[in-house]
Order: sequence, then structure tokens, then C-alpha cells
Amino acid sequence: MNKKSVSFENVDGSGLIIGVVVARWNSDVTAPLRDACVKALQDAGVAESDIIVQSVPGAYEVVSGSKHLIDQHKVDAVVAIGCLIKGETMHFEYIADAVSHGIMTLNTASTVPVIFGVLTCLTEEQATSRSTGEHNHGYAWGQSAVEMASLKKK
Ligand code: DLZ
Repeated sequence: MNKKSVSFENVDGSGLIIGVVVARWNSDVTAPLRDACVKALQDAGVAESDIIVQSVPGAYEVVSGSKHLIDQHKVDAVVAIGCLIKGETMHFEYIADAVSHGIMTLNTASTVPVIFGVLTCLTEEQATSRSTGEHNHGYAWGQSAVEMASLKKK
């Protein structure tokens, strides 16, 4: 196995409700990440009606979008998807820092796992290579959500 990837065994998502929060900024990257994530959830046996996809404006909003799904939809796990691409100003640093801390805070504030699905890339090429083909990270994020949600049921 590639050292830069992760393996999953027997992820069983039957009976789980999983939220997927997707930022619309850089949607050419976040849409394929979302699609791969949803495919992983379906492959793991999560019912289509139990996959709740919530669109939000940008990566900064994936935290409050995740909290919304936790509070209002009683999900078993959330995948928070966004894509930050470094520009000429400091936005990348501020948003990446806020989002990573925000997601960690959600993980410690409740028992609902929130999967970190935010790409923080220096170039568009990096973002494309991580959101397409066999390197599309969205699939592993979906599997991660099922695995972590299942911990509670054990
Ligand atoms: C403002 C902004 C910028 C400059 N870049 C990105 C980006 O690369 N990726 C992303 O998801 N969002 C970006 N945003 C938007 C912020 O995440 C947020 O939506 C706005 O600042 C409003 O809170």
C-alpha cells in the first residue's frame, strides 16, 4: 500500500446518518471531492436518504455548516469539505487556521466525529491532483466518517 494513503477494512455504514458539508468556493475541486465522498458512503451501505449534503459558501463556513447538521439533523458523523488555494494575501493562512481549529473544536465539543476534508493547497495543480482520479481524497474521507461513526456503536 502507498504510504501516503490509508486502508479501510469492512466499513459498514448501514443505519448511520452522515452529513457532508461542501464549500462552493473552488467548486471545480470541491464537487468531485463531494461526489467521491458520497460514493464511499453508498459503497459502505449508508442509505441514500441518510446522506445529508449541505452546501455552504466557503471553507470558512464548513464549521458552522457542520454544527448545523450535528444540532439539527442528529447526524452520526460529518465530512467537512472545502478547498483553500494560497493567493497573494494572508487569507489562506487565516482561513486554514480558523477552519482547522474550528473542526477540532467540534470534535472535542461533541461525540459526533467531524472529518477534516479541507484541502490546503499552494497551487491549483495540487488541488486538482487531490480531487480527481484514484487520488481523489473524498472517497477516503467518506470511509473515515463511517469508521469513526461506527466506534460509538461498538
Ligand atoms: C474569501 C475567500 C478566499 C479569498 N479564498 C477562499 C478559498 O480559496 N477557498 C474557500 O473555500 N473560501 C475562500 N474564501 C471565502 C471564505 O472561505 C468565506 O466564505 C468568506 O470569507 C465569508 O466568510
